[in-house]
Amino acid sequence: MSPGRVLIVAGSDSGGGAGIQADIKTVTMLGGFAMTAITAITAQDTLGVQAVLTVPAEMVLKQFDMVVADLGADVVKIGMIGSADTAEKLAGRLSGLPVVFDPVMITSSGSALADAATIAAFDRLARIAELTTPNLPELEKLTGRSIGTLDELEAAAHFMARTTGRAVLAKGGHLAGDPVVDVLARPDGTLQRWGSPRVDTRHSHGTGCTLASGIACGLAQGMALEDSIARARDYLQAALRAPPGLGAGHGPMGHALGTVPFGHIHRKI
Ligand code: PXL
Repeated sequence: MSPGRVLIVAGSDSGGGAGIQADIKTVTMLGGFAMTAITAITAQDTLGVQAVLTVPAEMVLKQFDMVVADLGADVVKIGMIGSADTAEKLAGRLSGLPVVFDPVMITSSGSALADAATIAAFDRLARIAELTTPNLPELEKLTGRSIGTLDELEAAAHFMARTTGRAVLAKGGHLAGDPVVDVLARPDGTLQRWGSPRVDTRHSHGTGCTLASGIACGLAQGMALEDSIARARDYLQAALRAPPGLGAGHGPMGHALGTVPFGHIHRKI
């Protein structure tokens, strides 16, 4: 049986807290097998991004094609996509592969990771993906709505699920208050909510990457979408509570979890 092969299409974060590095750590910790097609290299630390080198679309696709042809992939996780060209060309390759799409636009330190043309191509990926996982500002941008309350977050998620015909997990971390609520909206109009205690920390770099990779890993291991979301949120909580305490800015989480146990490793067999 496959351990759950996750092909991660995303950018490198030299600081190790987000991007490809967070993705690999997450998939590995959850028992999956991580493979990568790197779309961009960022030079960054916990204070911000100083330079980005975009990998040409042909090279991204070459990585993607070789991995799929030989090792195979159960799920594709898409993070920072690098360019509109890569987004368009990748979209043409995804048929038959379940996709978890994290529509990355800016870092927690405020640096742009997608230009306007790239963001314009996100709609196509969201219509292909099994699940898209926008945070509040990303959902505002994708739907053209302004969101200030949980009701508005749910309405926008519902709207996006209807217009794309695919499931949307809207993340409520940018709203004020405790608990933090995430909402899964499906195109059939159903909504599911998860709440978890807000963790008061500056070490929250890479939360979006970690959640999306965790969900992708669960799906790759044969778990249902709801169970994959629940386990990934649980893992994220544990990682948020175990930061190594590095850097002067938005520091990394503790993907290796330190000594903090976490609960629900439920895997379908
Ligand atoms: O969290 C979004 C993200 C995605 N990809 C890369 C990043 C970040 C945030 O810093 O650096 C490469």
